[in-house]
Amino acid sequence: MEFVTYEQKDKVGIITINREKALNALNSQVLDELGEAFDAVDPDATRCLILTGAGEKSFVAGADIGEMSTLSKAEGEAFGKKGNDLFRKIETFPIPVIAAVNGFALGGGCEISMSCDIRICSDNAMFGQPEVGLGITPGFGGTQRLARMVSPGYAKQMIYTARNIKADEAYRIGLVNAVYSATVDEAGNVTVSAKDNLMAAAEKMAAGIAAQAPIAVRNCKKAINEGLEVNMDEAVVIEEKLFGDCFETEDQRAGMGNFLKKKDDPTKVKVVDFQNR
Ligand code: DAK
Repeated sequence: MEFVTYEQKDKVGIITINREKALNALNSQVLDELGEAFDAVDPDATRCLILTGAGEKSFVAGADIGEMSTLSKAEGEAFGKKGNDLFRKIETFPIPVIAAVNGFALGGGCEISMSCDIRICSDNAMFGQPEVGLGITPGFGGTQRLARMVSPGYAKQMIYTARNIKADEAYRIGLVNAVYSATVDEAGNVTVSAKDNLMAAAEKMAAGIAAQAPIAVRNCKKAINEGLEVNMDEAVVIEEKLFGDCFETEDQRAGMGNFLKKKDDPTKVKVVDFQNR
């Protein structure tokens, strides 16, 4: 693939959008390659994914404006469908996806981060939906996901004004869970870049997720996503089914058995090697 790389670190997969010259903007080829990268993930061997952008400056600076500028209505619709299909694939992917946002996350960049389960960012991150300034509406789910994720009033403010917000504001409104800065020594020299600290934190979080019982984690993702779409009466039924689904699995027996063993003898092994069965 030309614009997407995949790296496997134990049970964690890292997908990097690698089109740095165009600030990792999403053209049709990037969207196709991302789809292929997700399709190629082995969800049994891999228990958490990280999605990031190459370089320090930009996660994704949006959909490719050059490519979009010449689209006919039919082509625009096809381009939108390609993006929406990919973003739904990420959102409903069986294992969790963490967006590690380094720099610009604008338009389609903000939208692809919102299709991930969790967002963390470096302190140079900038989020925004600048589409109305380009004469279009957000087209990869921005009007829908942002309004569900932060307050509808804040989403409307960001979308109607096309104003970008910095990392601290994104943190304050709940769009990101954490912000990472560079490590600086006493003389003021940067010893670890913000991007490296961000990636280390993303990998640590992903490894923490990967160490949990995988069937339970998958069912939690499904329960949260599907439950948010329906009323509470239906939501608790979804939860009940997915809860019940964990029983009689080897992982449930191993997890509960480990707890009971630990109670009897605190020196017993505390880390369970969950087998995804
Ligand atoms: N598309 C294409 N190229 C881009 C790009 C983008 N979104 N963003 C940056 N680039 C390219 C620049 O053209 C430049 O290329 P060269 O000139 O060097 O060849 C290179 O990246 C470096 O950019 P700059 O020179 O501009 O770098 P600066 O640091 O000065 O500025 C910036 C960084 C991020 C502030 C600036 O590049 C910028 O404003 N970029 C555009 C950001 C933006 O407006 N993004 C939102 C795009 S709209 C829909 C589906 C999807 C969408 C809409 C509808 N339907 C289904 C209806 C999605 C829309 C969008 O995402």
